Amino acid sequence: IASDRRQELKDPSVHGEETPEPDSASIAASIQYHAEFTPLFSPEHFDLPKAFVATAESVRDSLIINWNATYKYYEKMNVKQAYYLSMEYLQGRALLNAIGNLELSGAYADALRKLGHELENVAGHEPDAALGNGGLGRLASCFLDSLATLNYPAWGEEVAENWLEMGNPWEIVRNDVSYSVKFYGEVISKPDGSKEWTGGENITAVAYDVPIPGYKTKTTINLRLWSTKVAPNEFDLRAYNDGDHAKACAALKNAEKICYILYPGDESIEGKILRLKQQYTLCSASLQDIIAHFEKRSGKPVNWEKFPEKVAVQMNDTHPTLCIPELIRILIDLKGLSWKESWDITQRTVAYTNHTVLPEALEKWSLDLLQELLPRHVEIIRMIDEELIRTIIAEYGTENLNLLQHKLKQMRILDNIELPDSVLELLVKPEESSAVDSIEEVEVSDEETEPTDEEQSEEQETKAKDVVTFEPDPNLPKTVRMANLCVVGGSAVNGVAEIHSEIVKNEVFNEFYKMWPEKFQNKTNGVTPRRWIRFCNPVLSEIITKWTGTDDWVLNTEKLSTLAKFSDNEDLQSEWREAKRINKIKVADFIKEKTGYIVNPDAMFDVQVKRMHEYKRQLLNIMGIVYRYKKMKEMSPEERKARYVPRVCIFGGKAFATYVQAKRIVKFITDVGTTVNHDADIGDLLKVVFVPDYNVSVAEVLIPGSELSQHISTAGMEASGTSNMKFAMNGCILIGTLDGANVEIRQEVGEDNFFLFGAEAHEIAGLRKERAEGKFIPDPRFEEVKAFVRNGVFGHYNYEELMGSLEGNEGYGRADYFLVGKDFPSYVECQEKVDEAYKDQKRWTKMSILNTAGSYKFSSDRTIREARGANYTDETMAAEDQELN
Ligand code: HBZ
Repeated sequence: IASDRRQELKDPSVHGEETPEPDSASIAASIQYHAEFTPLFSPEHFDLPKAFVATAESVRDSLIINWNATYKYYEKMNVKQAYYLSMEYLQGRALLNAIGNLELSGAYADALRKLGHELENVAGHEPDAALGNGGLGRLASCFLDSLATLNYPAWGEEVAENWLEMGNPWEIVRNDVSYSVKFYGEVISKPDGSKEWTGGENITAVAYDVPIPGYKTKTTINLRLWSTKVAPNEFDLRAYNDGDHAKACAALKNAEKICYILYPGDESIEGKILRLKQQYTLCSASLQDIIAHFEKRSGKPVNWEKFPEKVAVQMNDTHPTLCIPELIRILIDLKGLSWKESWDITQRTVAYTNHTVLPEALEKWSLDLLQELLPRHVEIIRMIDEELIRTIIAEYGTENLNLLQHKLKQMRILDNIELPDSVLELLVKPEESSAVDSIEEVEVSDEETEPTDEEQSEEQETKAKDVVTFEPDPNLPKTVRMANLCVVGGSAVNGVAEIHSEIVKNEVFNEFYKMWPEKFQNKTNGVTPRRWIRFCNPVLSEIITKWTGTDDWVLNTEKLSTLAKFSDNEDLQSEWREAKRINKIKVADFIKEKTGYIVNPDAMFDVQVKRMHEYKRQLLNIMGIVYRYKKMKEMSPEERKARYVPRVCIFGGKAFATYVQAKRIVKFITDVGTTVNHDADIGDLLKVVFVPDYNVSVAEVLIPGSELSQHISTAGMEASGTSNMKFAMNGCILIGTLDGANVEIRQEVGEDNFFLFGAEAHEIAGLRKERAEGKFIPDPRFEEVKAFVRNGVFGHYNYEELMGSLEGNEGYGRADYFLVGKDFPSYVECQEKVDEAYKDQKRWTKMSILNTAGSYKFSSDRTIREARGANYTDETMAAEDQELN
């Protein structure tokens, strides 16, 4: 939608909904009305939980007006619509965000005060909407905020999790919007050559809509959650009447359990099936919905060619990959399009964002499982795979079978699965026998040039490999590689930070990149400056507005850069320090409430909050802390005081349910805390705190009150990181490796204002090899720390598994795969520089100001602006204009 038209939407008169701005009196009346008519609570008391629900419902009324107007307008303009398909949205709390975006915070605070409550306390009663795990889910939520703020016609879709005990005042159940979703069954070929997927198990997906307001605009977009319930005809009435109630209710439970838990543990086959059902429910319900909407808008006869001009589907990682075969299935089986037409439309509609390079995190599904659950989709995936094989053959020919074998191994969607017969025929040269077997015996011709000695010995070793075979290995599983399907089925593939996008092109999907370089893009992540500065850090926001002269920075973060020229100004510096202190006191209060530990707000607050994962190296952080503690113990009190600045080391984050090693690390951190925090020699010089139940709301408290934050992943492994951006925005200085978005943050805030350490991404493979060959000699300081831990200083728990995993001891883990030992010395030395810098508060404050000033690039508004689809060119826009005129 053209930017001038997006602008129009800000003006309520455009859609004829000129409602007066509510004042505190009308707001109070509306809250009272909802308090009276919400049947959830007893009528006697207007207590905090009730005040929250009533307030939220009153805000929702305003949102619904804008939300209806927004879609009426989009409908009228017949705009191209973007759908962000994501299994996760980590929304956090909505109340303060909504009234902040509506610019009604003051009016609501006044209204509630009249009713006897403080807005902050009421808002504190909202549970977090935590429909996600980590960065990927939170990114989706930041994007919704930016899409609404920038007035883009967008729509988010996901499978709901039943996370609320008391109903959710933000969602609107849409019983009129529901679709049937099928599993299992069989595919029947009909006489006319078409296919029908019949039988199986049916469930119903029902839409729950959550309005998402933009900032300082009337635009309010939609997050559509899908809930599951039993399909009308599946309830077994006969069994019920026969008294077999368990059997009768089985279908009911089966349908509803899809939404019980967002991320079922998927070690068991049941867990895997449930996860796949969730993914398919999202894809099927969303695609049916998108197509119904398109058909309604396009009139009869439907011009399917136009579909990619009106619809863009963005897949948040591979979790919604099934939307590719699902779109094709609907177009072929239900709308009567040809394979060619359907494949072409799908490729032009769908695009894929990759969030990880860890091979174990690239989703693969067992072919057998998919075949059982979604037989028609497997047929379609086979067709896509065949199409891809033909493209590869067209590109590389059949002359060099060794090369072809390599390409197919890397790129095929189906892994370890026989080639289709029609393709095998292409590989047999006419002069050879027609027996397919012969292909297996083809010896690859020698290189044209004479091989060197080294090459010759390598050749000897790989002699066996020279026998080209396209037969599957019976000992290996047959799988479907979802990421490959995304790359093939989508019009674009993007990474989430510059370094990550380079790794995507040059390593993870290198073969695809060589074939289709134009598909690959970078879209560096961003975070919404509304939630992540303006609303979570009001004291700092006020200072920024004062010194930049306007509050325009909330929409145009480039304005933050004007702070740089005042970074030495003493007035700004003292206001800046005061704001940080206020936020640190809030953190200290929070720590006391949640853990009982009392921490000194004048100490440096050093924070690492993120998912618990070995590659993020919380273990490096805590080993560094243990080293610091040991050194402190060895010193005299005077020496200790002179050498170190007091620190509070704060951790937070969740581990996946079955990730044992991550949980060991949590236990280790809390055990270190127990010892250190009670050590009278140490006092305020060092405290170690693990904050429980980390979530969006906890982050909103911790980030404004942090001074140093840790982003210390093994280089090349963190795709981007997004909390690094939030910390920098809030004037927190980063210690980190050259990884993910750290690289770009350091570039923007300046090398002097970032604590860099550690090996670089291009060195990692070599370093791992060195370790494996036993050539790595660990730093004595690292050895010292491990021995100290093993001595039982932190209790009786056996840390052998943890310490062993950092050594060349395969039995206990991965022989320090994440290179904690390698980076330890440079990390410890870098932390010493941090202490030195902190002692000079003027210097530190300047660094802090320059971090906020340099963070302007990391607004999710920038990411969204960059993401205008390749199909949506200026020409498309001009055509749209013409159609309108
Ligand atoms: O996505 C994260 C990356 O680790 C982080 O570097 C990046 O900044 C962020 C946004 O692009 N990835 C995740 O959060 N991934 C998941 O949460 C996840 C969820 C389910 C999976 C696999 C990964 O099956």
